[in-house]
Amino acid sequence: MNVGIVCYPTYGGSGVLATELGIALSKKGHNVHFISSSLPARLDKYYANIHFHEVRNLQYPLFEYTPYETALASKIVDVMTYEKLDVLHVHYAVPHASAAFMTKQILKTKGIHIPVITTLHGTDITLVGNDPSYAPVVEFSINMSDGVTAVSHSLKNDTLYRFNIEKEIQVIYNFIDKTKFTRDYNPELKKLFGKEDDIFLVHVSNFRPVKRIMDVIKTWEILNQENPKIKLLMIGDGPERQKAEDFCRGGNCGDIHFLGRRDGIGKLLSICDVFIMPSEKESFGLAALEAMACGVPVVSSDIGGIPEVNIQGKTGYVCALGDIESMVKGVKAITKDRATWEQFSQNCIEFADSFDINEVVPVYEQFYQHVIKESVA
Ligand code: GMT
Repeated sequence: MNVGIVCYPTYGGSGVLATELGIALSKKGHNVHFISSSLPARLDKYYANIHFHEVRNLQYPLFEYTPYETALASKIVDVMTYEKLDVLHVHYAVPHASAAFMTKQILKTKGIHIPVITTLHGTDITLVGNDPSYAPVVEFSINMSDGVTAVSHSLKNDTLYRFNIEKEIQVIYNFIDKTKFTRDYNPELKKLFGKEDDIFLVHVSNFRPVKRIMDVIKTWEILNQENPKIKLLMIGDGPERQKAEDFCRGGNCGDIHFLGRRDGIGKLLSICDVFIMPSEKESFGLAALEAMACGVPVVSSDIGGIPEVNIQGKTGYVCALGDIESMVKGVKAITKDRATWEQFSQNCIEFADSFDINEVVPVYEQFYQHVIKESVA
């Protein structure tokens, strides 16, 4: 198949998932055309049948805001016309689904039909997409897609609750590439941040307000006061980092390492003992799944799709939003002795196996085939 993939190029989960999907499809012999505002962050190697088309967003003094959606639709028309895509798969509804609809209409006038699939990722429904400034367009463009997927049952239900959706939504979970995320414990790496017998908590995100990174720090603070062997690695960057660092600079945060944005974090995750995800919105929690695949149990909030990934008492603990005390208890319960931690860790590795890329990518391929067959010109 000739597949067009539209995504954000940044470190957000939707861009990561879209890029990994494109790479996996190319390895199976499909031609993949990424269309994005810059090279997707995880597209860090050359692949014979992956092509990248950059959306050029023309600046003009009249524009207070440059019309990205128009530039994107024009680029898709160009790629579609010359590369003859079989299907266009857009990740994150805003504004990709409406740009895809516009593209479809333009191509129709040229006698070209393109089936469009929209994958809903999370904040495109739960935060940004349902803001009145976008909601009518988001609802319309979801309904105009030929196929719609959501990354969890929770997100599907949220979408049906918040919008008037006529289209069937298929749930296709996020997936994990075990060649990138697998337990690979390196004591020498651990020594860079602490001692062999220290307990490492870890958080990975884009440090946006929805990630509630101060809850991570408060949880660590309580635990560290009782047991100074408990350290914290903060991986990622974003708008809340300054606040968190300022808080730490005012007190005793010597045992927190802010590592910034990192690639290839499987090895870093593998030296950690508990992953903390206190998000107030999370449609799936890909970062938690990546940690689990590296054998790291998770203490998380019970929001959105997280309980579909983090299984209470098995792979970790899910706590009410903002319930720091429960998160502290969860970390203590997981790390109370070596045997308990090992059981949780093993459960994580086994459960993460059910989200293996090799199982999930064929589901997307079948969905493409189905939509191509069913969509009407
Ligand atoms: O929250 C992020 O890290 C970015 C965001 C996005 O849409 O780019 O991620 C969402 O998509 C991921 C991949 O499907 C999900 O695993 C995340 O749970 C989801 N984030 C939220 O819902 C907040």
